Amino acid sequence: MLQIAVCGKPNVGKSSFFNSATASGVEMANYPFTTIDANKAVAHVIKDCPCKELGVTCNPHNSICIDGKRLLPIEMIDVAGLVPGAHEGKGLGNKFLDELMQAKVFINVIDASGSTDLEGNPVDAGSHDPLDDLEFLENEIVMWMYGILSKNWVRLIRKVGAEHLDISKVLYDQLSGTGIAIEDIIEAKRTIEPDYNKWEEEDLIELTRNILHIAKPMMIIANKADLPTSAENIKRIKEKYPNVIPTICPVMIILKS
Ligand SMILES: Nc1nc2c(ncn2[C@@H]2O[C@H](COP(=O)(O)OP(=O)(O)OP(=O)(O)O)[C@@H](O)[C@H]2O)c(=O)[nH]1
Ligand SMILES: [Mg+2]
Repeated sequence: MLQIAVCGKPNVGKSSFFNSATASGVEMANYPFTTIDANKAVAHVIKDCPCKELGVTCNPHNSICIDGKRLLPIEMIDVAGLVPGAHEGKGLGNKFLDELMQAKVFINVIDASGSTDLEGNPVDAGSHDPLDDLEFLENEIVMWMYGILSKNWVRLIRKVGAEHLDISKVLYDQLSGTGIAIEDIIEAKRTIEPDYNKWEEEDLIELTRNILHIAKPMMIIANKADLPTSAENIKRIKEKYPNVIPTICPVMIILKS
């Protein structure tokens, strides 16, 4: 099943979004690192089903069709919050980045109200700029992937030269386990220096960033849109990221008898 990961810094409402999208009841609270182990559940993407246009009755095996609307199942993963320096082990570190990379698409949740700092601690609403959260998250994932890609680099490049190996295949093998296709690596290489012998650290980081952009599309969710400080922030975020989607996650009330 296609996987979508809900990611972002701590305390932005990732689990709240996950609960709303999957009708689950995982823990949510106003402090960082409420979620430690990843939560997984099924959500549905609703699309028009071709059965109406074709005038046939459908009997889908892997999804549900209700009155011409097809409910396509996807697996949603809610992971722990990422903080600056996570690729070097800060916060809960990078152990769950492996898990995050299994997803084909990322939903990056940010706190539009600016009421949490970069580590997810509650601060006065409006005192933190949510735009900062967008840039750091991508950098953390890029630097973590770069660490994997550049492992034993000098020895590897010598081997590529000596054994006339295909550099794209070697990069693909280095990144095995991240769910990245070789085609994405070939495409990502197009805009950087063509001679791998001349690659410096910056070239490899740029290559990693290109791979991430191509292989793992990221959707931005501006959560806590109900708070008074959010409207102004969302306007600014939209100027830079026009596809941002404002959200309000209803708090689930569980009635106990
Ligand atoms: N006002 C408002 N509060 C929200 C919204 N979504 C979540 N919250 C609150 O934000 C706090 C954090 O929510 P969580 O869902 O636990 O956040 P998280 O990102 O999963 O946090 P970690 O697991 O600690 O990384 C909780 O107090 C939620 O009730 C929203 O849309 N509006
Ligand atoms: Mg959580």
